[in-house]
Amino acid sequence: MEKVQKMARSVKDSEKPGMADIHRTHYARELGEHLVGKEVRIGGWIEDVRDIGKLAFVTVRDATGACQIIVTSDNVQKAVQAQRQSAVVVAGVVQKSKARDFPVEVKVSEFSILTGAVHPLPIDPTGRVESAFDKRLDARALDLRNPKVAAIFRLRSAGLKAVRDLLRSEGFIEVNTPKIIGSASEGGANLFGFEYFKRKAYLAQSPQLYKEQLTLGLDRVFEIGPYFRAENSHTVRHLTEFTSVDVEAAFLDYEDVMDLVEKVVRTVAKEFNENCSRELELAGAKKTEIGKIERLTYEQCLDELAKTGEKLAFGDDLSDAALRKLGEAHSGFYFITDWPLKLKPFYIHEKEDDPRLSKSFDLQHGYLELVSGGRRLHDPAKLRARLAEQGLNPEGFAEHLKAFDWGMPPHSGWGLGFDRLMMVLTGAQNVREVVLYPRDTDRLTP
Ligand code: AMO
Repeated sequence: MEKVQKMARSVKDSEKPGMADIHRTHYARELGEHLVGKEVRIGGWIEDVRDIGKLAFVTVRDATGACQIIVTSDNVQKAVQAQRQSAVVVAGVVQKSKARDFPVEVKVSEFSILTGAVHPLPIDPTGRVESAFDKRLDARALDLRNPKVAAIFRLRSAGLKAVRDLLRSEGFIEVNTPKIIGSASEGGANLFGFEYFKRKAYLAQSPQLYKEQLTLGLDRVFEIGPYFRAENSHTVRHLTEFTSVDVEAAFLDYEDVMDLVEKVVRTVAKEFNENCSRELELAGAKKTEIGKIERLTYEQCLDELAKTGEKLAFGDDLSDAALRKLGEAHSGFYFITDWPLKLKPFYIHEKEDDPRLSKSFDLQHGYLELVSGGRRLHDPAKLRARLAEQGLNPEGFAEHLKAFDWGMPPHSGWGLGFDRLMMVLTGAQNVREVVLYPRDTDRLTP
């Protein structure tokens, strides 16, 4: 905001006929009694117009909030005829207001409509008339004029910064790995393939192989980026393009990186609680208090489930129904650790004292999986053997495997679905609420 004020020219310089100065001196939220008698210039959009004859009260909103302006003489007709949501700059003197919602108002001398809005608009961005979610997504840019919606993305931005700051303070460096790749990183069928100069290429499902290789030279890395999965899932938690926070660290074991996940989640929640209470309130979200995060083993989960009548055998994956049952008993965050090795990807390390089990974990929130991670195999011979065991061709991973012959350190890491974490911390029921332009099986626009 400071920058905006510095950039703004003085109000007096600005008035060339027909050429409105687009700079502002203040944001709406900065107006207050300390500015009474001063000239200000606000840029925003028209939210409401109340015509009372010789004057009109106009509510102008900008990205920070709303303010009341009073227009008189020729400007009354301009304001009354203007379409709601048109972009304007207004300039005038601040005075005390009798209005219930505004301590001060701007008595306007300049009222310039910069860009008109159509009528009717596809949605009501004030949120007074609720629009269907699909319609909101179709008009997402306009939807963001709704302070409740904008608050979610301000929180998201604050959350990303908190994650970056924390990881950097823990010695991680941020990296960017390719999203166009020549072969599958994780195996499995959910890859998007496309033609790439007469060859076959794919969109990255995860930075898994790259981040592991990078521990060899960079020790601790993290990446925040988009990943792509051709999942034919129609749920409130799956997208075909999602944002993940991935970390990988040399010389750490899986418990160490679980501690780090915990720190990350606590740090984001703390950032929201302490520095974003206005955004939380606007978004209609509560503060998230995180108590002790339990660490249940997979086998403890099976025992718990058996008691509720959900009988699963060792080696069975935890179905959606099973996770929902666990989620009822453990409503907040909890880890599920030590999964059967065969349920985890080829790169996961076995437990030395029980090779049926793996050094792996998921972080859950209720039924929702937020993170998976673990200790990785660093021994190339073991890794080759595991690929073959899982029916994958080690030849297809030759590029990756060669790095393991260059002194690969033991390493551990995880991938955190950032969109899902945002769902939990904002109370959103659908992951699409916290993603600007969600991509799923049906949606490819806007
Ligand atoms: P995984 O496949 O479990 O692990 O993905 C990690 C986390 O990413 C999120 N996620 C998704 N979010 C929205 N839509 C999707 N389609 C989707 N798929 C996954 C989830 C999930 O927990 N390479 C490993 C991570 C690691 O071991 O480091 C991996 O990708 O929150």
